[in-house]
Amino acid sequence: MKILKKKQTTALLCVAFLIGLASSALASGAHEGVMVENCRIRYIPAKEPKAAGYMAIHNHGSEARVLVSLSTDKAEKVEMHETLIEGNVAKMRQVNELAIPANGSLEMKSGGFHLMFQKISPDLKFGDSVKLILHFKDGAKVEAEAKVVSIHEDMDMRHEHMGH
Ligand SMILES: [Cu+2]
Repeated sequence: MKILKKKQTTALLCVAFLIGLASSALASGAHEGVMVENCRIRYIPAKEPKAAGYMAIHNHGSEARVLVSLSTDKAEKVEMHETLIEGNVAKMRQVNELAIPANGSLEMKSGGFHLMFQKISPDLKFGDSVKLILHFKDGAKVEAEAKVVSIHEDMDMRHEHMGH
């Protein structure tokens, strides 16, 4: 397989994820070559009914793919945000499109591109899985499972992720 030549660990994780997703991804007509990894919602048990989300999207295809929206039945809406530093102040800006380059990937993370779940379901608990649908500009839909994590768990996951 071509992808195994690249970053082997990443490729293996993607393959493992794809196997898990196979039935639903095929059913939703997912385009080949887009894989979602390390998808999580950072839940803050507070009064604010919003939460940040992160994932890595790998595009193993030969054309760039453009993410235009996400949906879930566990939040009123899912916005795509970018964090910008202006002076000493971090500001967030909503973006309408996120491009994943051909044979490349987009890593969402704190301080960069991220998701913002608005009016997220108050029933969610740590460890829950939330089904997300990624909508691409070409009409393709890709399903992903986002895990609800605490900030501390998210930090641990990021360390593991950076390790490979
Ligand atoms: Cu934001």
